[in-house]
Amino acid sequence: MFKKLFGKKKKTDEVVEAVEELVEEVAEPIVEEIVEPVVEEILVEPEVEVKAEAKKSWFKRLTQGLSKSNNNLVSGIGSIFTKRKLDDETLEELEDILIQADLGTETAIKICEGLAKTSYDKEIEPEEIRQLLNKEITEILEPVAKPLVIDASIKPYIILMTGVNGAGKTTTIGKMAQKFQAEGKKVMLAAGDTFRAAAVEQLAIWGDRAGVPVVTAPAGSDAASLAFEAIAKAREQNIDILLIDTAGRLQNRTELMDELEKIVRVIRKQDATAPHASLLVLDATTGQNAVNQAQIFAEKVDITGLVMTKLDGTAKGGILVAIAARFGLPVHYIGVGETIDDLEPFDAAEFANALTQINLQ
Ligand SMILES: Nc1nc2c(ncn2[C@@H]2O[C@H](COP(=O)(O)OP(=O)(O)O)[C@@H](O)[C@H]2O)c(=O)[nH]1
Ligand SMILES: [Mg+2]
Repeated sequence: MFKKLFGKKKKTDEVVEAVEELVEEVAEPIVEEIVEPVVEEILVEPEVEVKAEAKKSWFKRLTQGLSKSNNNLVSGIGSIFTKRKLDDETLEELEDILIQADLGTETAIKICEGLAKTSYDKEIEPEEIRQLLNKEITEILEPVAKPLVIDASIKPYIILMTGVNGAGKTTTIGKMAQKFQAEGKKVMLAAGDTFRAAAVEQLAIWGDRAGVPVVTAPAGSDAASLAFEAIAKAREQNIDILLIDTAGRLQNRTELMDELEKIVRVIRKQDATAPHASLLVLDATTGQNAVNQAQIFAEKVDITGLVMTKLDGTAKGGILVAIAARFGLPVHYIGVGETIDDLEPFDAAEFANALTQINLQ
């Protein structure tokens, strides 16, 4: 009876094929133009700002960002289930809407299957579907919503940041540095994207903003050597957390992966247990590409967790659900803007609420 529903599983194979195409199809390095060496006047809102206000503002940005998905999901569900029964036809329409909202084929099928089990042949309200969807999404996201825990007994705690150009690595490093610094940790950054001078300069600016030291080398230097040196410096300066930036040229996948593997090999000469965390930064606006990137990086690097950026400006936030369902990697943070405070710990229920427009403040 649900042949049509399950006939779509092949889509996952297409994803694997799309991985190959990625080699050509790359996020262009958007970073060159943004380096403005005047940083003094950046933000610094009065710190008295009530926490609830801050929370509301990022949640609002997340919700607004996802609003196009919301429109797909919420109005789409509304239009299907007005005075109609849950049958093969409506199930298939629902499945299409879930796939369009980037939740992933597996997730879409799972949700429809669940619904069919409990409510097949019954009239069902859009609101009810939305609640069920919210519950399913929360259940998928909850196991991966894990904070990044820094083991204070390891010094320096070394975090390797990976991801393709433009994903938001450097920006996220700046934001994380600020967070750790605010928690009283001594932080250092290593400008391991030695490929372009602008990338080194960009990290230096983020270091200034966060008020943390940055270890740099001239453009064209060996990234692994720089990382090695940075660890030595971090030890000398009694640093708690060292964040290492990396290059993300996907134009040549083999080269990129070789370079990452070399960095890991070389930093292990300093500390055999390093890196203590290897985070993959993914840009939500790239949708399906983010799934492909997760696949490529997870194959080559021991990715311990994810950060998903640009959720403030995308209709494709549902991709986080697809990635969670597919890889089960911990999601530590989400990026909801370009400034230093726009990084939030990932919360499954809040994300599901924003996506399905339920319980919005
Ligand atoms: N709107 C938005 N923009 C972001 C976010 N994170 C990063 N960006 C922007 O994405 C672009 C690329 O970021 P960058 O950190 O240079 O990426 P990298 O190449 O991976 O280091 C920059 O213009 C950032 O300002 C985010 O959470 N929201
Ligand atoms: Mg960068």
